[in-house]
Amino acid sequence: MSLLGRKKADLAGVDPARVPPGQYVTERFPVLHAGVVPRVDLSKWDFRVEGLVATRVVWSYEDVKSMPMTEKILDIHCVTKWTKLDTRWEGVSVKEIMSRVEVDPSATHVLVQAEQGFTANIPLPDFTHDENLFAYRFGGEDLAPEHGWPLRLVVPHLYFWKSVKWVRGLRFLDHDTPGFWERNGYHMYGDPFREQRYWGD
Ligand SMILES: Nc1nc2c(c(=O)[nH]1)N[C@H]1C(S)=C(S)[C@@H](COP(=O)(O)O)O[C@H]1N2
Ligand SMILES: [Mo]
Repeated sequence: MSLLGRKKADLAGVDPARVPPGQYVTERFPVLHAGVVPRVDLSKWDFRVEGLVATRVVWSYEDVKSMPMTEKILDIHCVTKWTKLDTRWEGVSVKEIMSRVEVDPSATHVLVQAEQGFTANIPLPDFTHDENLFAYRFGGEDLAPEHGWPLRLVVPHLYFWKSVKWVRGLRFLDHDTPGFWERNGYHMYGDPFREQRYWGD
């Protein structure tokens, strides 16, 4: 499986080193999530930053859209074994968001929070990678509702379940704690190149 995936990628002229072990490359964009696609009312939408921060922050959707926009071309890797190369996202970089938040030095992790109580845990140094962004556009168009509109996080160096759709906020913590999929058997960290899919991997 992993060899085939990498071999096919190689034949297609893609550097096989970009395809993590056990993954195959797809052109499609599968939709995966727990529950149903939430109906989001932008007039009631907010983005809250809480936990270990000097001041809690509440942004409206307009506030987020008024922040400088960035574009990133990224490879994404889903734990269900598909990899999609060169995906194009537009939105606000995590660096930009972090420049507007005063996080306490004791913070080590962030619990990303979404509609319907969905969460994902990410260590702070991973959350602040340069390529990470909160995206509202994909492939030159507004993000589709099933892919996380109005806002989703993209953290490409970890399995895609960490890339929280319908994101609504951040909680900074001084310890790690499992999010939704992590409580349900997925790995606490989730590095695709080390095949950290499930507990014990
Ligand atoms: N809010 C929310 N975000 C989520 C999930 C979810 O269940 N709820 N599932 C994750 C998983 S397991 C994957 S693989 C990706 C899938 O994103 P896609 O549907 O855009 O491909 O979203 C992630 N983000
Ligand atoms: Mo996933």
